[in-house]
Amino acid sequence: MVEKPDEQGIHQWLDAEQFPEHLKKYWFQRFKIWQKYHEGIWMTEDSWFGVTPEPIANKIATHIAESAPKDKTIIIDAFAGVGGNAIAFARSGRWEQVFAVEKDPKTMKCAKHNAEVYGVDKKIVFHTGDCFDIVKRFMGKNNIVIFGSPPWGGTEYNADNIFDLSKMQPYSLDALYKKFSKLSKHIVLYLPRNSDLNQIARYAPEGKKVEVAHYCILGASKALCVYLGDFDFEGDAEVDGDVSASLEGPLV
Ligand code: MGP
Repeated sequence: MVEKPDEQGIHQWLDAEQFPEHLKKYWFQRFKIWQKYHEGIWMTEDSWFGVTPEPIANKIATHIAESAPKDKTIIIDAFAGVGGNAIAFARSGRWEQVFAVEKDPKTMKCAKHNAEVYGVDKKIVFHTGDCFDIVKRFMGKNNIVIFGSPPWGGTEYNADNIFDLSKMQPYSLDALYKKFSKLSKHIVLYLPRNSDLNQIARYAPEGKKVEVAHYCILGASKALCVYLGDFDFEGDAEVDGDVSASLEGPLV
């Protein structure tokens, strides 16, 4: 797809010279982030560091598809960004409905376009607005899984050895949990690889465990996912291609 973006702030960077210098490391990762990058992916500057690389997005989509209770038929991607995760959920074919929520209109335009590149734009319901409002809209339904890949407060998340999730900006882990758990107890959060596991363990329901999976590329963890709720993982470690996931638990 060669359609060009016609709005300031939305880009289809096709050569290194036009690419912003301060984001250069992502230029070299572009085909790892989007396997169809050359088919005309649209990006905003900020989305480069927040987007989930495609092999990881696919792996997370597979994990959620396989482990979520079968009666959960709707998945909400609460911070959809330019669409990486929502596209993977739609491609998995597991869900009756995939909702992608993004509050920045330009970022949302990228998500819609990128879903078209991957041929799944008709399989996703896009909602431009605040994810906590959409949570209110679905209140009362009990067939929902919420996935959230929130902002971590910038690229400095790994300045400390252990990332304090109570200081995550603009929403702390606790703020996200409080809002999302009103709608569903099945919540998956994509968080910094150096997140404080003790803070995460506090969200395990009494007598149950919380699963944490590291997602790696070429052996290096890029991020982890916390699975809160009745997700059923059979194995406790697996490796698939260059993405590996080890499931740790119980933590409490
Ligand atoms: P990174 O730390 O920018 O890259 O992000 P890299 O190459 O691992 O770092 P380096 O230490 O090797 O230089 C790693 C991954 O974390 C990205 O691919 C994103 O998926 C994810 N990520 C990074 N940030 C800053 C965010 C964020 O704010 N929100 C979310 N949801 N994901 C992020």
